[in-house]
Amino acid sequence: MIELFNSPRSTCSQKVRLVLAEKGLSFENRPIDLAKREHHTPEYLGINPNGVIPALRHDGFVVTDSSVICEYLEDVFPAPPLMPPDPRARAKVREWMRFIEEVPTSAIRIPVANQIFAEPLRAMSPEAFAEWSRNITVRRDLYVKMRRDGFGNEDIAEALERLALTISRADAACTEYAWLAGEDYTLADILLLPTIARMEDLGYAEMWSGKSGFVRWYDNVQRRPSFDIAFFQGSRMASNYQWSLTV
Ligand SMILES: N[C@@H](CCC(=O)N[C@@H](CS)C(=O)NCC(=O)O)C(=O)O
Repeated sequence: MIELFNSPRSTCSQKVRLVLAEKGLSFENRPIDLAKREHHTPEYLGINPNGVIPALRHDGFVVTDSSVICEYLEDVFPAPPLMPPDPRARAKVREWMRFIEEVPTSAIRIPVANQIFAEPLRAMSPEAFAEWSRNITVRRDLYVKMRRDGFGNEDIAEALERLALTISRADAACTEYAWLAGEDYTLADILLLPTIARMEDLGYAEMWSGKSGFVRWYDNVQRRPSFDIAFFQGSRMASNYQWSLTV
């Protein structure tokens, strides 16, 4: 049995849902409501001590971190493949995977945090914030900074620069090849997609206007049946999305 601890709008959860959909795997949905701090409960921290989603439990075996989960699913359920057979082609997919983690995945957190989380965090009393952040084991600095003074224009500009770099690299790759890492649709395409959908939801789609390789790629990934399964209704985040915390 596959259980997925996840939430509809979490981009990291969307990555795993895309892999499950591509492989036609059904799973038990274990919803974790971040606003209700369900990721900080002792029960969930017992599953993922990092206090973040997603986490996967497969016949009792727990795997955490979205990229690791995606690779685990590929290893255990190799058909249909989301990694090419040739070691060199696999290395190219993994280069993209590392880049995606380091550059766009970390960059998108900045505008998302500012637009959505900063205000409710600032509205909390210092005591409530201390209590709320007690079980944050990774990224505590992000929350502390957000509460103190949010992210300034410089931080936002720097994040947008990293996102723009991602788009131009992806555009160049997709102009040369059918997909991001070569001629096959792979984990690289899957791991980038939720960040791009989030950028679109936040109003940054201008960034790829006129970039025909990238536009074709975005169109093609959305045409795959896995897209509507992973991004079901209610899983996208409008730019005016209101987040409220349960303290
Ligand atoms: N490297 C982790 C990061 C997971 C992560 O940051 N998840 C977000 C949702 S997309 C989360 O749980 N955030 C809760 C929080 O920061 O308090 C992964 O890829 O699974």
